[in-house]
Amino acid sequence: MKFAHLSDIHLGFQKNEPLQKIEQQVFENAMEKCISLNVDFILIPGDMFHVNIPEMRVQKYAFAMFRKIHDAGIPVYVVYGSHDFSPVSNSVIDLLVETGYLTKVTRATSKEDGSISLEFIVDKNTGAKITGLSGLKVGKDVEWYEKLERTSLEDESGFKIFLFHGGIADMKTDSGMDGDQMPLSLLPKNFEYYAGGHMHKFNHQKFTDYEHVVYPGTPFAGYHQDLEENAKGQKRGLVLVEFEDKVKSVEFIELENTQYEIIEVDANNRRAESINSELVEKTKEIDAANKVVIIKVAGEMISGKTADVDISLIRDKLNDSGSLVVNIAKNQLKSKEYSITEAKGSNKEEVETNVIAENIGQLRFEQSILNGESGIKLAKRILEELSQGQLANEKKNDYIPRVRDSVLAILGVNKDDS
Ligand SMILES: [Mn+2]
Repeated sequence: MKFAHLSDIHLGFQKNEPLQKIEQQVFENAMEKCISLNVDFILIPGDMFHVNIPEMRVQKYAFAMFRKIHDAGIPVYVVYGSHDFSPVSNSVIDLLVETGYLTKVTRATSKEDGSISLEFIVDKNTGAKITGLSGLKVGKDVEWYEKLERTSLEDESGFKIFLFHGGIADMKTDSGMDGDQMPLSLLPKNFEYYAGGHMHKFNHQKFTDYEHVVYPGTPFAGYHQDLEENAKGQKRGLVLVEFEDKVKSVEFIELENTQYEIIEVDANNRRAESINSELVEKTKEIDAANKVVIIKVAGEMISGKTADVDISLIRDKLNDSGSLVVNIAKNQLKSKEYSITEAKGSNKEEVETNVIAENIGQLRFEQSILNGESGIKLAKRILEELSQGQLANEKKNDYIPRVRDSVLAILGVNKDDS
């Protein structure tokens, strides 16, 4: 008997078309792989979708694929992840559960004494007993796990699987997202397999009383950093588990997503011109055709504006050479000249004035009204205008143009010229 374990698919994360196509393709390949491997069931412990209600395009292919899995007679067991969950509204997962394509495994009952008891779902074909808890918002996880009635879970006989979504402090990872982790000891003991979600890299470890704790990682990407790691060779895929009354094997099965090139430039103690010319040089060295190109400029420039690092110079060239998409990471780029060491002032108004004054002193505009005292006044008036809230009963479609027009008026720009 065997099952597949996937997580953190983050359907709907990608914002531009070529990456959306890859995201869909990877998901479909993963599901087809489950069919061709002839698995008895599939586990997905969370972050199946990037948001609780993704756009229709995403829902459409997700439903089509889960119908195919359903028609192939393969049950899919899920819990919510942090991204699937919304306290104020439903999730598309609820619809997939209603149609019978997915089965939620959390069958929890709150007892009078405040404890929470969990029921097992028994998989019809294999007899495996499955339960688990969804990922909740920061801090809430621990509360739930502490209330869990553990004895009945731990004493239950048979082949037991526990689904969970969250980081485990005892697991060694190298994924920078080590916040909000809980100790392994919070999970009930004596399950044959702990199917984890939340960590984006494959990880399989064994502990006393916790035989197999496994994260398959994302099959493609759910954070921008994942794409960068893909470009640096991070393998992605799903986990295949063979079992009888115990786990016989846990195997990571790689699924290819796409080809990458990465251009990295260290901006520390450099000026924009030298960074720009390195970007142009490095662009010449790569073959961008049909690849996702990731450009990463990080560090603290010695002078100038970060905006002077001009990716458009090479973006056109990369597009001409057939790159699927150019993904730019400039969020770690800073400039010494523009870093504000400390916001001085005794109140909000003073702090704003000082911050604007400090920055404006480093700029020279052709339009004299933007420089010096008049520039400070102008900036403050615009800031004030922009901080206006939406009026009661005002629609967003009216609010945005209203604020925009009044800002343009302050700048003395005729909106018909813009
Ligand atoms: Mn995730």
